[in-house]
Amino acid sequence: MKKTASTPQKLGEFKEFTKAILVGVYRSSQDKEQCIELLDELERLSETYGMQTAAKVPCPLKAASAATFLGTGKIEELTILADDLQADVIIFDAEITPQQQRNLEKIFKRAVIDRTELIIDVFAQRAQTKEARLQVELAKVKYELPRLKRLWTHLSRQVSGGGGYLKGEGEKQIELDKRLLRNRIVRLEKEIAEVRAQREVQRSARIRSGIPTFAIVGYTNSGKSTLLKALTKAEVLVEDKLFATLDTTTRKFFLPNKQQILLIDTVGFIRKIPHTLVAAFKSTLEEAIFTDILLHIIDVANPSAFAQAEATLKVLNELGAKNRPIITVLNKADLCESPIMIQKMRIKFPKTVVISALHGTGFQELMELMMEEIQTLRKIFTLRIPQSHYALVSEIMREGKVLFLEYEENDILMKIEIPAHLEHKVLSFAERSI
Ligand SMILES: Nc1nc2c(ncn2[C@@H]2O[C@H](COP(=O)(O)OP(=O)(O)OP(=O)(O)O)[C@@H](O)[C@H]2O)c(=O)[nH]1
Ligand SMILES: [Mg+2]
Repeated sequence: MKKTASTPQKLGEFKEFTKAILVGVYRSSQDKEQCIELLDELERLSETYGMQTAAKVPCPLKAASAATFLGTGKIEELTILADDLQADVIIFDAEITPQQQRNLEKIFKRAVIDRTELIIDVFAQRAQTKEARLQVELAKVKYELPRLKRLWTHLSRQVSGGGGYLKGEGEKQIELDKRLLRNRIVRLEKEIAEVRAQREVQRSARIRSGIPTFAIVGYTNSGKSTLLKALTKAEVLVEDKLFATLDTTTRKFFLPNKQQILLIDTVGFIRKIPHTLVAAFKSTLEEAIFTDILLHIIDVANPSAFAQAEATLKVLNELGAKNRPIITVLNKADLCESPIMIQKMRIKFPKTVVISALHGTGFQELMELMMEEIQTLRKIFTLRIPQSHYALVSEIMREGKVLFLEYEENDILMKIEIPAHLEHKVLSFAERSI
């Protein structure tokens, strides 16, 4: 059935060939360029979802209107444009409040959504495993809760053939639906917590195994899965689409010095990533991020490479991965036409390597950096510990490797190799570090 302009719908109901007008705002003329770049990214997101872009409209905006976000002039302009182009939906790159969204839908007589909703829907469409689906659903339900009124309005309008709904009925229904959604949130959180508990077990098994672990992190579409695939021949999905990967994949790999490592491919990041999504994907992301070393992949061929790298580091910081050792991997060197970009990146980030994951160049240097970094993970000490400190001795035996051990009268003499993060516990007993 062909949609008519007077029945706005939920994005989830849209099919292919939905025509979208993309609207971005900028506060000052310096921000205009960034606004256009973000609109291009929004276009990629909506294409990934299966929609067609009818127009991209950057709008100057000094102060947002509380009721309608944009001013009347702009709204009129957009209404005419939407009618001319027969657009089905208007997508705002900015975050708009539930109230603004409801008002704009009434004025435009079309569905209005924002970047957050689109990102959540792209995730929902691409989630493959049970865990990813649970996490996306949680984000979606949390996003919808304050917007219930809007959904209900659509429904009642459809049921009653455009004539509005009985007053009071709707309010009651909204309260009921809100309760249902809240219950759903509690249940989803419980299910996710169970999956998280399983992940904890996997993670501590990995830590105990002592195999150095690298997480491949970075902006969406930067080439993370391509790198994992190139190094380990893993069968992972590589696609020129945003958010191809929503689940982590771990693969074993041997460095040239025969050192075995684990490599983990992770979910990509994006600018203005919805907070509810980060929260929902926390367990997946943490599992990947609390590894020994991060390989931060940056697509240097992208003009927004710096902004993308910053967005990635911001989310990493929010997740508490600030002090992890990071190797910065400048990818897609084969497409990069600006040596200045690479130079600037090298200045900004201390440990960098330039590669092409697709063509396999720069891998030797990358692996050398990885081997060097592993060296800093474990440290060797000779200790003299009073025998009464048995808790510390057993911790060392559990987490590290004992290279030499001798009991003296009251002390234990030992030469040990331990993970760097335990260094502070043993330093006061160190005879000399080697
Ligand atoms: N030219 C070129 N293309 C690359 C390179 N690395 C990756 N690509 C392409 O970039 C696109 C995205 O690659 P992926 O490996 O799926 O990117 P990703 O970082 O895993 O993306 P998400 O999973 O969506 O976060 C694919 O079309 C790859 O073929 C490279 O070094 N050179
Ligand atoms: Mg991927």
